[in-house]
Amino acid sequence: MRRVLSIVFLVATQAAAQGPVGAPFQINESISGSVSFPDVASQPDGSFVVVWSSDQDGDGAAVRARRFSRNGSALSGEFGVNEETLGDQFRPRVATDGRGDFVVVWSGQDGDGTGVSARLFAADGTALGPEFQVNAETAGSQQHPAVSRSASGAILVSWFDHTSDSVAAATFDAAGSPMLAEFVVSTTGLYPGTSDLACGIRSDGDFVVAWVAAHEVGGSPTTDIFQKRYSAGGVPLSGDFQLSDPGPNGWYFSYNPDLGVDEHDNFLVVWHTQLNLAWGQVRGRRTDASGMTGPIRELSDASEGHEFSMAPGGEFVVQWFDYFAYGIESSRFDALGNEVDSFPVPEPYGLGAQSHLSRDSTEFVTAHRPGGPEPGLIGQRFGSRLFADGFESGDTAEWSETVP
Ligand SMILES: [Ca+2]
Ligand SMILES: [Ca+2]
Repeated sequence: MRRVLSIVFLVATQAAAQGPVGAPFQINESISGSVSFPDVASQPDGSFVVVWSSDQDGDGAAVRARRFSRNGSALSGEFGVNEETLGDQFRPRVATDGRGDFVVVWSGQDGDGTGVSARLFAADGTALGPEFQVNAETAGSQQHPAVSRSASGAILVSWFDHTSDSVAAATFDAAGSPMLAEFVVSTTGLYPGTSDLACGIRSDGDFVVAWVAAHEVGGSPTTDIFQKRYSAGGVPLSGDFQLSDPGPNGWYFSYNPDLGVDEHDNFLVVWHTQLNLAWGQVRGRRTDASGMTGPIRELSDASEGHEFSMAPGGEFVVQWFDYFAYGIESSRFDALGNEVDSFPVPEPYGLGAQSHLSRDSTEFVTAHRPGGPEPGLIGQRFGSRLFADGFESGDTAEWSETVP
């Protein structure tokens, strides 16, 4: 009996230990040229797709993708996403629906400066038709798209139009047919070079766009995070709503918004607020399904930069560079923003892109560029370091596909 109790205690102790799971794995197959802008989206069965840009289509940058199982083994080779190869196709973003079908958006070419393109893929990576142009207004520069997809497949794309200094958006159905034609979300405080925005679409089709804008507080210029909500039909449900705290006389600068929508139609915007010349905090603010926005939550102490991802249940993971620990910290939070656990991310895993692998939010994967001269993307899973298989075999490198 004592032996049984000690085993139970061992399980409870080790189950709480979070850290790297399994070995790092190579994401890209082509290793010539630079690799940048990775993004990751998980599929319902725990597999995931990684997108990035690299010089692989013979003319500047190209958008590439590859699928992996939840244990990090490749389910496909690296494949090309863009069909138009002229010039640069870069900064891709990917989003999945409830079947695992995914959409990739990127900054590409529309005949007059940059434009925003998209292409749909089935869950197994089969292209569902040709790429299509997202932006209708093509004059000058449209770029830096964000994308979100509902469980039923509806697609929201938002981007910056740097010619008119506005945030634009459009929606598409699961087949990629236009629903809401391009419209202007905001022109408040947009300035040349603005590049931070995020968007989210709910199961009922209502959606939200969040962006960084410059304005003056107390006579001093600063930047803050704004959000605007819409019904599925495109009717505004709010004005330009300021989420971040500008601090005394605009002393705080906020930027780099991320956004997650859970299966209950709540959404959370997470961003970085610079508090002084050295460091800041990761902060977040949740809006519930009825449209009520809660208070600002401080998610990190002294930090710089962040990555964020949310599971369907609303739990989320944030990573940041911690100034006091002088390394990357990773924290998991419940749906209400309470920290569940936290661990230091060992070298060499820097900030990159991350996505939950499991619907119970216990594991996630990162894609990052290692330091040094080696080009490429390295993936690493993180989560509990005790597994169903590991308990029986003592091999914590094993992962159960059937009993996670
Ligand atoms: Ca190209
Ligand atoms: Ca253009």
